[in-house]
Amino acid sequence: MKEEIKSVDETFITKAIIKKAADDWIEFSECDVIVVGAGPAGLTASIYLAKSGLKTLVLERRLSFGGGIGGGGMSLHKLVIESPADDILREFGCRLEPVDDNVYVTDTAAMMAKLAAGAIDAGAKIILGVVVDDLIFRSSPLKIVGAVVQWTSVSMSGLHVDPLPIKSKAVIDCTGHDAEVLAVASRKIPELNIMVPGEKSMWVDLAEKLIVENTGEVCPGLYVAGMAVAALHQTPRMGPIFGGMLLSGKKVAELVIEKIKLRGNL
Ligand code: 48H
Repeated sequence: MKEEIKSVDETFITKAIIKKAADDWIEFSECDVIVVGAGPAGLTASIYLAKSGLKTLVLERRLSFGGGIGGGGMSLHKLVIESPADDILREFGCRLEPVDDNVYVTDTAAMMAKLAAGAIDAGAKIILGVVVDDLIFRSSPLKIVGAVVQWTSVSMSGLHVDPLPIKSKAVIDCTGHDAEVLAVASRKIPELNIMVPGEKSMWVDLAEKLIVENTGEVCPGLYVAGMAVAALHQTPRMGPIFGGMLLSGKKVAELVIEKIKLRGNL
């Protein structure tokens, strides 16, 4: 005999959702790291940040994670990964198919799912459907101390609704091609002298090398990883090869961990 489906009152559902969501927002209104964007760089960074014990909040505009992973190469459901980034995907159980020496192909859906599960299992909190549209800053010394968040639906509606601030020891721009957080910093905190000229045309090997090399701190409290690095440093794009994104995410996590954990605060 089958078990009867449990009866749940309508308002019980409402109360449970509001209460538990509010608990999360209160808990994460002060955190160690805010990762903006749940693409390959943001998810990889949040895996290692959360694994190290840092209170990590990932804020993603869409109602899904993965960023540009899902689009594969021209909407074909495969991506190319070159070594040594294959080790990162293996660590989180993502299947890889070798296609050349140290070059692999993976399914986009598998890569999205495994990276996101890795971040969640490590303890990162991923909140979907929210957009970071500003930063919190302090002067003397000049530093970033948090981010300002709005619902994606509100930002798309064109209504004027004031956003909410969240404080953190570090904010990482993992917003991809448009480097949205850095663009805000450039426009609204001119004393930071940040320029976001945008990426260059394609040159795969150079692009991958420079993305990883230029990943890091932009100013105290503000970091950049992934494709946003190319927008900031005007370096080439690489197309659908994702090793650089993963290595950049891992590198920024290591830098932030070192800064926050080993040297105290920022
Ligand atoms: C909240 C935001 C905001 C915001 C954007 O585009 P992504 O996948 O970025 P990366 O850097 O992790 O990976 C880039 C890669 O996907 C790619 O495009 C490559 C390798 N291209 C090469 C080429 O030649 O074209 O993910 C960024 C995520 C997305 O999910 C956005 O929705 C999200 O960030 N996002 N979330 N607040 N202001 N802006």
